[in-house]
Amino acid sequence: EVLIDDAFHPEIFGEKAAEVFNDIHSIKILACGTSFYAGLTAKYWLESIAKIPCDVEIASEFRYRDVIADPKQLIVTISQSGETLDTMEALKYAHSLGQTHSLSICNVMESALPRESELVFYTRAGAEIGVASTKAFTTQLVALFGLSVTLGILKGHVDAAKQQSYLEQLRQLPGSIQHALNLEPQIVLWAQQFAKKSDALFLGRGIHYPVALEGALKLKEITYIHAEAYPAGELKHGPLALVDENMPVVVIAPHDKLLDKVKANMQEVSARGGELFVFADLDSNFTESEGVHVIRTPRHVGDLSPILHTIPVQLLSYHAALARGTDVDKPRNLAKSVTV
Ligand code: F1P
Repeated sequence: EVLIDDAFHPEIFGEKAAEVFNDIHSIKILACGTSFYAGLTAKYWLESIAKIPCDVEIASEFRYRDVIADPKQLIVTISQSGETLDTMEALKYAHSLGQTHSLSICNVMESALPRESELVFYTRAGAEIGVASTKAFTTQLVALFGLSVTLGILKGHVDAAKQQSYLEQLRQLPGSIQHALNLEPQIVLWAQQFAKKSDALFLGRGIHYPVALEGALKLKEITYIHAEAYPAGELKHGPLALVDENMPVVVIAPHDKLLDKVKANMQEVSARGGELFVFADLDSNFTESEGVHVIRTPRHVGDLSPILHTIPVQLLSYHAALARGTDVDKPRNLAKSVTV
């Protein structure tokens, strides 16, 4: 409660935050893996709430480009471990080009990235037990939502009434997440079917596309099932060729402004015999039918919907991994901090 009341004060990002935020006109987010998907989600919030142009780039590629430096751009790095070498090198590269304004959003206190950054926000999710980042992701999203509203207030795009409504959304989030966690028994039944598959497709649109990416990555990381995520509108540009009765298609379909388009994309899948596993909310208005399975979270929660929908998607991978007998905490070939 205390944290939520302070959620939109610049100081929570560091003593100098107000000064830095007033000096910037755009944002570049650099991160890897799940943290990169948090950045992709944040782009929607930063542009719609704070009206600040935002670019999101995979950190491991950034330093190999001739970047045109912009000192009025805030570099935001996101990392669970705070030690990911590619993200660290990307930040150092930005600094070497004269981009001095930087904020790191990290889970591990006093790690390398915060030490290199001008501003720091610790997500304080507690230690991630497993290699795959899970709770760090949802807390990164909360931090990035807070950043978007804070910047929106400073830049004059969020008035007192809007600020209250964003605060209210945050206050309701823990209750909504508990509802999502309560869906576990239904998710276990889906997971048992996924455990027998060798491939899966994840679809989402708009702000829920990064949730689809996170779902596919988690499935790959802890079950070794091959999974791909696409913005649902991209299906017809290639991935539709993969769809048949053996390909489970997970759709993230809450009641957002793109829902009608998502429903049209789902029909394209059904028409090719694909089996749909839909994560929706009560307001999305789906009914189960032959080849269409639906799990519903409660009412649509607005801007924070990606945070809520991450929970069932991560649980699906977790239970599929348990059913396959893979090690959910220590997946093969992966390291907790990628420092090479
Ligand atoms: C980035 C990351 C994680 C992923 C895995 C490997 O780590 O790609 O998202 O789940 O653990 O590393 P970080 O920079 O967020 O610590």
